[in-house]
Amino acid sequence: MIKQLTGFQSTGNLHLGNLLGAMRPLVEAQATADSIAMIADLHALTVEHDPAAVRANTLEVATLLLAAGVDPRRTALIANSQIPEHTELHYLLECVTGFGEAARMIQFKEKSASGAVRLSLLTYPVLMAADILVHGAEHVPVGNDQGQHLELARTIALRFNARYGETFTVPAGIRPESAARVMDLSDPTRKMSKSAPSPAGRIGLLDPPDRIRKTISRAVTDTIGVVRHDPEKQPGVTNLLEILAACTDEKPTGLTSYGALKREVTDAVVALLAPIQARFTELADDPGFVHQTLAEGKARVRPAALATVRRTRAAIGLLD
Ligand code: AQP
Repeated sequence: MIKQLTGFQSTGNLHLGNLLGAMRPLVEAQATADSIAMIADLHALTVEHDPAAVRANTLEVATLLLAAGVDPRRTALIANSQIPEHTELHYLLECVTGFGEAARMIQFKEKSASGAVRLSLLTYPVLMAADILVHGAEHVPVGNDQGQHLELARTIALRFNARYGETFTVPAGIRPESAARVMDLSDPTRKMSKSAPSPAGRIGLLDPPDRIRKTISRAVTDTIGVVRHDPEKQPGVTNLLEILAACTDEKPTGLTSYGALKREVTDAVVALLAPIQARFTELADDPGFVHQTLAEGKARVRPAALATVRRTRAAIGLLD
């Protein structure tokens, strides 16, 4: 079985894009891949944060993944902070990474443009490499904006193997076939994002139906007035059509007005999210189960992670 690792940042505000672009493909892949779902809670520390919010967000993301269908019997659900081999390997990989390589990362450049920058923001792509390499992941589903970081992980693995001997599996970035790219509803030229300053373009996975209705009714369209799939001329309408197709698994037909399209999209999104929200509420009542699932995920992946670190230490010249 192919070993696959899918990562989720632990910032709150998980949205419809995360569900259709990453969570659903992960749930579908459970039957055929040896899957790890990793919450990257260490990444939340690279910027100013409230400790209580970091803890709450990690639990929320874990709970949402389970509510969306991640099956702990098939997929190891883990948080990177709970497995010390991630941070140990991070340091060892920093020792084979150039300062310039890290400083060139587009996300670092964007996020460091304003304010005080923490060193961890610079080195976080190396931690991401450790997150992947420590488990020997062969496939890593990534969106476009993580492509450069995945490339760095591959570069580091290849360099290490060439210099110190075969140590790491070199991961491949994949785009799951079923993944949809969901655009921002208020600016359909940008992807729907957790960190967009305004929530107007985002449908949160825990948004109540009324809020979803309001957000979709205000979605930007155009003045053309014809419901047509045309990403260039009608990006807003196209985004709504794609959301509808992804939610219903059918090609939308027979829609003659933007009002009708928005009503259909609303119904489809509400129907898709209702069972996830219901399951979330049940699970949120039992945080012990979520903690237990994370502990089991850790126990399952740890022997392989320990073996990777042991191999790496020996290859790079450290004593036992
Ligand atoms: N709009 C999207 N459409 C489809 N897939 C998406 N993903 C994110 N946005 C969309 C996918 O969700 C997974 C988890 O993403 P992440 O937690 O690593 O965050 P991200 O990729 O940086 O995107 P976000 O969630 O919008 O956060 P910000 O605002 O920080 O950029 C990934 O597989 C991602 O491709």
